[in-house]
Amino acid sequence: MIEKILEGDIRTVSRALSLIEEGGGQGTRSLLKSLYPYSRHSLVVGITGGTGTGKSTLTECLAREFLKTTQKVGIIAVDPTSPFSGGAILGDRIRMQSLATDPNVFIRSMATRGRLGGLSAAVNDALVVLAAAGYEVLLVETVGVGQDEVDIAETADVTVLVLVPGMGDDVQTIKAGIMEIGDVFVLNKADRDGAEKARLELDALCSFLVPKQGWVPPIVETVATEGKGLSELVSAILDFKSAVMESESMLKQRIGFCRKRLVDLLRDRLVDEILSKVGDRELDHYAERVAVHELDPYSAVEELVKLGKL
Ligand SMILES: Nc1nc2c(ncn2[C@@H]2O[C@H](COP(=O)(O)OP(=O)(O)OP(=O)(O)O)[C@@H](O)[C@H]2O)c(=O)[nH]1
Ligand SMILES: [Mg+2]
Repeated sequence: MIEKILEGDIRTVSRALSLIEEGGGQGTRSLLKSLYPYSRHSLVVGITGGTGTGKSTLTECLAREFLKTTQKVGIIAVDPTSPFSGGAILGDRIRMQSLATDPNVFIRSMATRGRLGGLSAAVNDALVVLAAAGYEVLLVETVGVGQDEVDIAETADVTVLVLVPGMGDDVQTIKAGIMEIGDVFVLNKADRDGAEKARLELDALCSFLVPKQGWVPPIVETVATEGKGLSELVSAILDFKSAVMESESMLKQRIGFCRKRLVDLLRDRLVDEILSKVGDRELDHYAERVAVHELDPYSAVEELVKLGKL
């Protein structure tokens, strides 16, 4: 599998992503270990924002725009709400038909399927596989609502936050502190009424943001359905890359992120190990005892840890 992935074999890449989604275990882990050194050079762009803001349409155009200067572009659409993957539900949501037959584009939707470590861990691993397979630009579409999106924004080198005119939703997005994750703002559906007003509001909001390493997020107006504003968007992304990504403070941020990731993986690994040794029945037994106040949860955990180490 390693060789095939490094050669860019699409079917093997696809199989690896399925293994990752299912949690994979030891086999998947060793595959990822081997691929990691080859996965350094891709640019990961996160595209997030409220539902229906045009993220998929924009992602499609963005892929096309990047293909003018890069060989291969990978796209991952993340659906934190759906337990299905690659099925009809996601198929409907990702309207990227014009790319479906392009051999230089790999499109995949991902869901968790209850995997330990959650969606962001699976996306992280998927990005390693795609980067090793030679996809130089990786676009990750997420719906900006919860922790998963914030985690994925941390994974991305550049995060594009998509907003649209006249959506009450934007106010909520802004309230939730989501604005902070945007490195580049897109005001999509700029063809709509109220675009000018939204632009002014956004300008005002941006003036309150604390610049990240001297970077003030630019606002790019787009009409994704007409492919307008896309070259400006690519320029903004590349500007961020050269101004901020390659700076020393970005490395520090990256180290901080990797540290967090290691702690997450460690936690998953230990929980996994302990639970596999303890077994379901024993766990139920402890839960019962805690439920009837025969045992407190802290002592129960201490005993479970002991059992898990046996
Ligand atoms: N007028 C206008 N409509 C747009 C524009 N961009 C996207 N749309 C439309 O907005 C609708 C939603 O677009 P999607 O690309 O599916 O939006 P999304 O953010 O990916 O949606 P979810 O993944 O379901 O959250 C579609 O009907 C698009 O055709 C635009 O720039 N102008
Ligand atoms: Mg979408």
